[in-house]
Amino acid sequence: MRLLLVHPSALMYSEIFLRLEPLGLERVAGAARAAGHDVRVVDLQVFSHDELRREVSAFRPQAMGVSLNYLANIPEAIDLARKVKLSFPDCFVFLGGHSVSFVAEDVLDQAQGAVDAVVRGEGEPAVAPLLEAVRDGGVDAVPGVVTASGRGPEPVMLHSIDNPLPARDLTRRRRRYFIGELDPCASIEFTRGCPWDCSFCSAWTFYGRSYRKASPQAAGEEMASIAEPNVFIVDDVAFIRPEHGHAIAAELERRRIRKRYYLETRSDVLLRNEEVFARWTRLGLRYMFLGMEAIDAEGLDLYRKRVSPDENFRALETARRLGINVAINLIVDPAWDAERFRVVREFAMSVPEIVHLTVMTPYPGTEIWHTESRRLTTRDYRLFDIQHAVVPTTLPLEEFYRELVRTQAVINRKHLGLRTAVGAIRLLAGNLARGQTNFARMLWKFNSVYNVDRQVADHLRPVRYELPLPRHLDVGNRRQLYVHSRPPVRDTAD
Ligand code: B12
Ligand code: SF4
Repeated sequence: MRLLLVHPSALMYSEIFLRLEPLGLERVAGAARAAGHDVRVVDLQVFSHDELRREVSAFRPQAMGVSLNYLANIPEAIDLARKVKLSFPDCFVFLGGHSVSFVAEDVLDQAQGAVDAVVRGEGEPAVAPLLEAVRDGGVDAVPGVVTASGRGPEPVMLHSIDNPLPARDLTRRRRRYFIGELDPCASIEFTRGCPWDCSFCSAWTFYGRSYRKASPQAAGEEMASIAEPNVFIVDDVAFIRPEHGHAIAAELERRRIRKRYYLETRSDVLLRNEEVFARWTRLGLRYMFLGMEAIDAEGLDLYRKRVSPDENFRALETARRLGINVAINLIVDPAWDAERFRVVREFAMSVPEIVHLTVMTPYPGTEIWHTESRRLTTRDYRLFDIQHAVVPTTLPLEEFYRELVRTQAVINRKHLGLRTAVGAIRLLAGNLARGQTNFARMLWKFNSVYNVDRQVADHLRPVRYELPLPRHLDVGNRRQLYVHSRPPVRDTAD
């Protein structure tokens, strides 16, 4: 079957700091291709809608799957489905990915027949049976699939994440994927799932709090096949199990693979497993996201982060000692007043690290979606990108954005300040010499992306598709939040 897989456009944040390869979609493509299908991938982060239209006309797909990891992309995906159905009414259109798994029925309703099915949960085990059922009948009986007639059997989880390999050869314009100065940059997955249960996050609910590891051999082999000199490790929390991190490091050492790496982890994991991070710096680990979330104990308790401010600060010292550049994430509560923003600006200026701000947003699939008592001020999917306020702000909305943008601008100026700029010029020159312009563009784009007028105007756009209203739940039984409810058999990498 001719299958076209599409990744939606980049969101606001990605316009500046990063643009990464659609790894989940590439893995779904890998599974479909292994089952004998003719697969193409179009990533709208790096292709225009016009180019997609031309691809659809030339390829004439019999099925089209759209990746919906981000709620904010849902309107774009529904519109796309409608357009494709107009020209090719027989093309089977399905959606899959993290966010759409939590709102499958609502999105099917909103698409009014333009979307034939939503796949909840992991796409690799579902895609081949789904395409087979599209040809032979029985779509409703495919595990994980939701159609207008209801939910089929529960989604199936991969036993081992070693296979299928992502079909990286199907993503074109790969040189446009980058993160900061790691330009160009590929992505890789060493583990899947997260054993913690932070109240604002849906990573643990999607995978039913399970945690799987790639075998070190498979990880080494995959890394060897990556052409890019830089790699983003997509794991929610890298190196939770130090022996696993060491085993992959040993594989890379044996194969003499040296690249530069960016990863995401928690402060307590870094403190506990310092040695494995130190070993990875020798292999090329350069950057790390630390989700600090709050600078005080009260905020950390609120998000059930299970980390103390002291651990966060010690983790920063450890990272500095290891020579790893850290990007800290802090969650901005819409309840903040001007004084609170001032304190955060002061904090951001007092540390050498890069500080990112994201706005507290209740998402379907998170615990706070069901427990947050403040009502939503908007149900426009496009504003659920953690850069907009979707619950009431204490400050008038415009004032809130003024403070937010001001804080972001102060932080940005700090990063682009003279000292950084001198360092950046060297990197920039190197990248430009290799024809890589993503990082250079990023440096100049800040003001056009982050500005008060744009943020406020985003709230005034006509809304065609709205998020469902949260259902208040007693989340005593957390399993009701899960997409994958049965943990898989433990894999051999233990
Ligand atoms: C790596 C990552 C990123 C990367 C790369 C994103 C990319 N290009 O794909 C970066 C750093 C760029 C990123 C950025 C953001 N991210 Co992010 N990110 C993740 C993370 C940690 C892992 C995703 C991943 O690659 N997993 C590995 C691959 C193999 O799995 P996967 O993509 O989920 O794909 C599987 C399934 O979803 C499904 N599937 C996926 N696509 C399709 C398509 C079809 C047709 C089918 C059938 C199935 C299917 O099958 C795949 C294989 O099993 C997730 C958390 C998580 N654990 O999922 C958050 C997560 C997806 N991100 C999140 C957010 C909020 C963001 C940002 C909006 C944050 C921001 N404002 O700063 C940005 C926006 C990015 C953008 N699109 O512009 C939220 C999503 C919230 C939501 N409900 O919308 C998540 C869930 C994190 C969280 N804490 O809640 N992110
Ligand atoms: S925020 Fe991080 S540690 Fe907390 S549940 Fe999500 S992925 Fe896990």
